[in-house]
Amino acid sequence: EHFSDDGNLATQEAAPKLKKPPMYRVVLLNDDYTPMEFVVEVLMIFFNMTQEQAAEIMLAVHTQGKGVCGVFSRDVAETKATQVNQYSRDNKHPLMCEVEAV
Ligand code: TYC
Repeated sequence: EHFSDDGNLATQEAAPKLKKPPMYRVVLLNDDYTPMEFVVEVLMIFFNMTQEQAAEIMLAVHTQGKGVCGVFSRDVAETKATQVNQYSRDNKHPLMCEVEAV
């Protein structure tokens, strides 16, 4: 380019289209056995929620079957879900965390 770019897209070449990274929901599934207080602990540890926020999400999952813990890039979402599932297995609870595309 011989001319400096004044940033005006009407007089310059097409805007480079920078794709926003796809986002992924981390969802928690209800089950009949995992103690409510363990689910609250998980939400506080892995999703940086306060006890009040965690209790609200836990109850939503308990009554509606599933609930969103957060929305993240693919790497972060997969890492969090894997960590939650490993922590649940370590503590002998069947709690399940999954990742789904937004
Ligand atoms: N349903 C469980 C109980 O009654 C509590 C629970 C909530 C389990 C949320 C999992 O993702 C979950 N103890």
